[in-house]
Amino acid sequence: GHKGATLWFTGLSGSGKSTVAVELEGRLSEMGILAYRLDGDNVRMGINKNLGFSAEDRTENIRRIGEVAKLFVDAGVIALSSFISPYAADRDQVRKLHEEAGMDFIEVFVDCSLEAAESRDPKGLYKKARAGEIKNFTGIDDPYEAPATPEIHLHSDQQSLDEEVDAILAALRERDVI
Ligand code: GGZ
Repeated sequence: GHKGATLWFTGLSGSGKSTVAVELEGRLSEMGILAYRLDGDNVRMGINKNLGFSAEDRTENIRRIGEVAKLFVDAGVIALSSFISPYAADRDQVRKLHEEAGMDFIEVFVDCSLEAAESRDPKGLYKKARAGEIKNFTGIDDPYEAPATPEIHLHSDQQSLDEEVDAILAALRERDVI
């Protein structure tokens, strides 16, 4: 069996948060375990479409996503949340709300050097940020506060996708989530 839990992926744009979440979802699915991915495509386009990238809007983005993740946990689903979530205080607040409700909150730091993320630049956004066409871009002219004590610390510029997913599955087993 398994229980609901939130896996909270945090890291720079292009660090590979969504790639790991997609692969993990597939592995869990093969095991008959239901997971649901929350990401920009289904959240920033929907319930959070009125939010931009100011510090205030990022905080509200993360607050709402944290509440939605809790609803999935309540339904017994593993929520896979993939957002930059650059502010430690915002992530810690989501953690606190989970812990107060007796829910597992597992922070996954998808650590990747800015150089590696920028060289991937899948959407050309770093290039635009360097050119000044996008302002307040995380890692360029906006902060990213790395987690000090994440439950899981991945190095996506050094590890393979399989290694990353295996590390997460091991942590889920250790916590009796799966
Ligand atoms: C950072 C931005 C920005 C700015 C648009 N800063 O590679 P992506 O495209 O898919 O990931 C980035 C995504 C970040 O949205 P989040 O909801 O994850 O951010 S936060 O948690 O900080 O609220 C990037 C794109 O949106 N994007 N403008 N200025 N990323």
